[in-house]
Amino acid sequence: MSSAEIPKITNQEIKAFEQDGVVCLRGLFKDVWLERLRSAIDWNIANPSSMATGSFQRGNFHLDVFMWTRNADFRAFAFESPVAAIVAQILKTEKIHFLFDHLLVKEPGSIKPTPWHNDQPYWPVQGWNICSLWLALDPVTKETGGLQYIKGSHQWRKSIREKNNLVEAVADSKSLELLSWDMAPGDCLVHHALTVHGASGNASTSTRRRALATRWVGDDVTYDPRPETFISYIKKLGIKEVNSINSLHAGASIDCDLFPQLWPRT
Ligand SMILES: O=C(O)CCC(=O)C(=O)O
Repeated sequence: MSSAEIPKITNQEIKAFEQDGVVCLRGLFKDVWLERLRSAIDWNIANPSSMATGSFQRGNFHLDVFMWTRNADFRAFAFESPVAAIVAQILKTEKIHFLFDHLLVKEPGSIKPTPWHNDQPYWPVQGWNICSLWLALDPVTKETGGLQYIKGSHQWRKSIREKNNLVEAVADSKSLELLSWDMAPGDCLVHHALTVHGASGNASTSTRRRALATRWVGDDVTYDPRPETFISYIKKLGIKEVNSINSLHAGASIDCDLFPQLWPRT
């Protein structure tokens, strides 16, 4: 990818991410990436990992993780598309490591909501420069399960594991403002790992809601293999890159084959 192909994120967009904990970026991914990912999603639905068919199984809300280790198109998206360069600009860090990819397909009529939560409690890392880029592959509205965010909630610096209602999630917060966006395929949301978010099910009878979230960490992030994070089940996925985490030390860098540095490109 030449530097001319790297989308420029504006100061205003970076400021929105910093203040609100989330920003919606429009049209940064070319159709060729969207097409490639849609085919990869078809492949994944036909060839799910043991996670997708096991503890993640949620009716016709199809979830899977670490697809990049098993599929060349998911891998190419993380390693070759502008995604890492976009995240590096938003987090304003020198280096970006890839934590994992996460497929989230809400088929029409998938009634399961995404409970209110933030992400950091589930991940084996500590630090501030941690975010996700959630890429829409279909038109997204609140009706089809568009994400909603509590504006500025990353600044609470609180871990919030899944809660079914908002009141429970924010019991001690006096006032809150929700942010959400209608999105076109190719638009993306970048949210901080402490921003509280949730979504309804997909109430449409015809429109799918396919999304790919990629998870990223920057310079200040260290390894923190708490048992309540995905570190407890990752070994069951049977992917060869997992062995590399044996060389990591709590409180030190997360650089290893499972969490590769993808920016700057090496
Ligand atoms: O796509 C969804 O419904 C949930 C996404 C989410 O929670 C996330 O990407 O962190």
